[in-house]
Amino acid sequence: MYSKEHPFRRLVIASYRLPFKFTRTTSGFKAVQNSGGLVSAVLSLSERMRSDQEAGMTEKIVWTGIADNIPVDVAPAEWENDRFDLEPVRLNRKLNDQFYGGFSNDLIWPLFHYFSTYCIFNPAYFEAYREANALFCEQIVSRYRPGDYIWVHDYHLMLLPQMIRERIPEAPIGFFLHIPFPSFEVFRLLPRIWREAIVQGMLGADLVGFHTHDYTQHFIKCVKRATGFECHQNVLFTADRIVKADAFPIGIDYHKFHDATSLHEVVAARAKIVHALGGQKLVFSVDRLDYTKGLLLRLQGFEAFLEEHAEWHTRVTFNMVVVPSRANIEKYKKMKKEIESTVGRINGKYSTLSWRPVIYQYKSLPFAELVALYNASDVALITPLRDGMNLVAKEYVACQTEQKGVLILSEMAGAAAEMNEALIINPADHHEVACAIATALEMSPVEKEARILRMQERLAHCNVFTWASGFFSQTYEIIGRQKQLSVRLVNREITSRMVQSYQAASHRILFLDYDGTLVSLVRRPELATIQKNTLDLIRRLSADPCNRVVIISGRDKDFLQQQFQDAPVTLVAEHGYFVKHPDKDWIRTVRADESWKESVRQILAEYVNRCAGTFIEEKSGSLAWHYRNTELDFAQLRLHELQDDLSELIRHNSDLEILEGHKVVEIKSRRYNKRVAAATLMGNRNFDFVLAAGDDKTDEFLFQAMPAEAFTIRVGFCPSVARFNVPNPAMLLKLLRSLN
Ligand code: GDG
Repeated sequence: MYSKEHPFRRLVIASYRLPFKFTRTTSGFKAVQNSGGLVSAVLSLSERMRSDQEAGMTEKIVWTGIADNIPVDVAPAEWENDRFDLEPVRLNRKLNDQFYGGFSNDLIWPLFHYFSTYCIFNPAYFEAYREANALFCEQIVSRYRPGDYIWVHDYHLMLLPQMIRERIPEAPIGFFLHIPFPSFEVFRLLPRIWREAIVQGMLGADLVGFHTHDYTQHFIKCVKRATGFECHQNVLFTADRIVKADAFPIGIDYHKFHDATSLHEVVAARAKIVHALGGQKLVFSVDRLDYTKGLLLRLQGFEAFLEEHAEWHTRVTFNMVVVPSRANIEKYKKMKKEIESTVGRINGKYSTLSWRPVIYQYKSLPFAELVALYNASDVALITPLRDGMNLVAKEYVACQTEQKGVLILSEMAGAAAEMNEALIINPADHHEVACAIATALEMSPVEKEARILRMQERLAHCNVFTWASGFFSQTYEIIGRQKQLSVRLVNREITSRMVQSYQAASHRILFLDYDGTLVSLVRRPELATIQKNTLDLIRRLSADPCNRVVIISGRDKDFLQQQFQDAPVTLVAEHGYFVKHPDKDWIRTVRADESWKESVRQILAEYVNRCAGTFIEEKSGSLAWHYRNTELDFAQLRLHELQDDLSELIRHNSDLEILEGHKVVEIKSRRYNKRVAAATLMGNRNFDFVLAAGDDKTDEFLFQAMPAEAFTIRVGFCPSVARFNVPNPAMLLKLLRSLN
């Protein structure tokens, strides 16, 4: 295990690609490290894990992914190394094209980076995506051992956590998204079934991580909109578990980059660069060829700088390195051509016999050369249009050992949220980019040093190890909370205890809430009528002379009477305002002044207008504002305003209270509630079996009235004073059926 707080014995990683490319050599296969951000991070992490004497992590990291260039007939044993057990996933060409090239890179990549016009929506792609995720799942499940921690990475595998969860419910699973998670307005472009599958797929993990707070909030909002699940302090309450979503900004292996600047080959490479510059300043950038990286806009920004700052002509060079990526895709080929012609145009316009303003290189750099360039550059010009994080920005700062460089960073990169000391620019604003370059070149050494040092301090502290280690410990923290909640989840053992207690009793009382407890919530309250088999069950329970069944609800009396017409049950309507015993008339329990209703009705009517989809329910003793059919965040905003408006009224009428239920707020007299009603019905009679079930905040009053030994059950997976939880009404009905 990696540390005492992370109780896993083996780390199992799943990402689209294995961290190596394989090339055939005379002696077998040579494994060459890929250039992606994730690979850099995990390789550094694995080195640290192995060298950490305290860690006690003896097992190799298992990595599941696609092995590029490896013939199918080559056995994994031939390419295994001492750091990883590589588990290749084999996809046939067509499947891979549709899953990787199609759904992942022609839909999710552009969409999540806000390039929605580049998206291709093809149902066959989605099927391939599902199929490929299922193949990853097979691979992981077949090798799973208790004690493994499964860490799923990125947008190619968003369905995988849930697929694994279905097969191994107890597995610790983390999911990390390396690219932005877009706002709901963009996410909703996905067909409903796809977006629900994606959200549910990610929620199969225990912990879902993103680079920034904004991406996390976008995800939470999409979950709420796609599923209706609630979220409190980044913890999502799904149908049967809690899942945490949070920001884990990825860091770098700071010392690997910082210390590399003194390596012999780096010093040599740097000397060459400095010599070639001949006293000119160097502006540098390196990224994969991709439309998200803002390569053309960067060139245009540099061109604007040349245009606006002639004093810098011949004194500065921009070295733009573009690393080949997805080079066989038409869009990328076209982009490459455009970049090349723009470079040509700028150089054509400004070059002199002895000066070329832009040096463009289309290639991957060896590590030493990359570090040397980071170290020698006066300015790093990093201008993505969208970027999950951007590690290059962090690596550049880490390599600034003399603190004489300036980072210019797009506000659209996740890294901008952490690197305030950079010159933050909008990449589409050429003039702003031009000004930033000039500012950077003219910045005083003192200021440069101060800015770089502050960022270095942060990067040294929040590095790739603290990132991974924070992720692991948060996963186990949420798993701990799940366990606390799950001991409350009604299981076979609790059911049999309940059944025994029921059978041994002769004087029983059962309190059952209605909406969300006996029937599921629906869009309009009048449509939530009772199912025949549920009514039969209630009839059977209430026909037993040892039983007293109480339906206790916020509903009005006519609706309840209609639902339970000939069942010998006690009905409690409007939270206790009315009570009706079997074969008796309704009794009104309180006499309160209701002159307040007119002014409250007016206020609520205003909120119905201001929040489309909400509606007022008028009852004898109360008024309720329902917001179940509207966008939750918006309704909650309005709810706060409404509470402010009502609080004024309540200050002048101490008899009134605001009662919050499930997507409803009710204004009523505080003289009655479910606790008072239940306590009155229990009186001082000695019931030897007491059960109370309910699903929302108003039922917490009911639970409070119950004796300690009562079987109190909250329907839904959320914290409650009840002793037990069941996930949904169907499970409660199943439990009630098992009683008789
Ligand atoms: C994804 C997200 C997020 C690049 N060129 C060379 C080279 N690199 C290395 C860099 C850096 C990595 O590749 C690039 O990382 P980025 O973060 O910039 O971008 P993506 O690959 O798109 O990564 C991104 C990241 O995941 C991590 O979560 O930050 O937003 O898109 O480490 O050093 N390395 C060498 N030669 C090169 O020419 N040796």
